[in-house]
Amino acid sequence: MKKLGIAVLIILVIGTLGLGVAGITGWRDASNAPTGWYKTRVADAALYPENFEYVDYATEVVFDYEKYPDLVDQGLFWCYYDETLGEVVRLDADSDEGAALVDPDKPTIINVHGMMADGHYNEEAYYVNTKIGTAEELGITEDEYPVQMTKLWLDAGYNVGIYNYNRFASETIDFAGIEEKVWANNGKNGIRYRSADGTLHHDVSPYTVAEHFAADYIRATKKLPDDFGKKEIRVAAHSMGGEVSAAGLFLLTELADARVGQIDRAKIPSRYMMEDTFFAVHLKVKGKWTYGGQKGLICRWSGNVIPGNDTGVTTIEALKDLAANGIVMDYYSYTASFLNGLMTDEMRADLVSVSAYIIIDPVYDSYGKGYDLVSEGHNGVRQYLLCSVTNPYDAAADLTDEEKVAYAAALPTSEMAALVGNCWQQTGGASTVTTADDVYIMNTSEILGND
Ligand SMILES: [Ca+2]
Repeated sequence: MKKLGIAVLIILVIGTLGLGVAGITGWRDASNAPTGWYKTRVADAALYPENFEYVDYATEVVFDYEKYPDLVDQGLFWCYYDETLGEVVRLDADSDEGAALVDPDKPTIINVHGMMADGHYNEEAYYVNTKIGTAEELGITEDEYPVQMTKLWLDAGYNVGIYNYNRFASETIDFAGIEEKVWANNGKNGIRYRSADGTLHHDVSPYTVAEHFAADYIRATKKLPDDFGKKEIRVAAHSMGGEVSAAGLFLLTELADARVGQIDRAKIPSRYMMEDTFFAVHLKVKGKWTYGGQKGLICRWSGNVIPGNDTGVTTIEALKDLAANGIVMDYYSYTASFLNGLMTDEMRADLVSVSAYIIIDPVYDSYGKGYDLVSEGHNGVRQYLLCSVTNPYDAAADLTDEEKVAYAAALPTSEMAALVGNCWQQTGGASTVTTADDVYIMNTSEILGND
């Protein structure tokens, strides 16, 4: 990788991120009271506003739908499976019909998509790639195939949400032009989005994509019964969605603090699952790591230059904050991942310290349907994680940590929490999507010892 020029490298990253387009293919506080929880601030001070001074997200951080009507398809949606249509349908989390889909007696997962060059006219549909897996593996019938991963989670007894920011993620191949919108409104593109016909709309909000995530989330919970949050809430993010989610979840912990009181601690997610997520571009040249993103971004809510003047470092800082405040994180990538290779050694060590760091081996070409690891592995990580819910964990089984980690998303959060701080490498069962045949070894020292 050292031999590659930065331009070549960036093209590779873009190609990898762009695959998201082509591939359709209790840690609860004892008290539920809004004044009951005080968070721990351990991240770089630049992320935090003084005196916990925040705008009221639910009322202030809104889009002007009269001026920008196509933004109605952005934000948080709740899902159900329409048997007649044979597909997952999404309803606005702000609507009564959408809110009615959420059962507080069920756990909840919210999916966040990645970079989407065609995001101005396409939404991520979360299909299981038809080149991989079998109906039998996924516990469905042949006529249910292809299947949306959302349905697998609905079938497993979850409320399922989808967070869309695809119109903002449509910046052709310019990843840095998307990540700026997560943290700042002073980047080269500003907070702009693209309509289906390609028209760009500039400065559509003074607030960032992550702030809209937090605002949408809070508004959604206000529509739900008071006991929403008694069951676990998770966020799962792919690729660029990792920056959006890290920042969005960071904001939710801030806004749940008693000194802010905009949401109850019990109603914010307690598990964050990362699917080959993006930590900006860093290239090691002559022994020195160089950052390939934008500089000078001002964190919108704190007013400070982002930590390290580096979006990847800032993302890691946000994750440190989440870990310190009881959010359990599991990270999934694969050996040849370009995105993983673009983290500095220090960032990787920090990521390991706050997550269960799991390197899978998504070699699904054995199905003989034309799957290609190089071009599809980045999406393969998402398939692996979201499909893992179909192999239920037996809490009564007396398993080793290596056996537990193979359950991935099906591993209860209390169990995953015990695995944080270590690395695992898949060594068996790699050719099948099902996790039922997977074998792992712990290899923390090897991962952290690597250059
Ligand atoms: Ca397998």
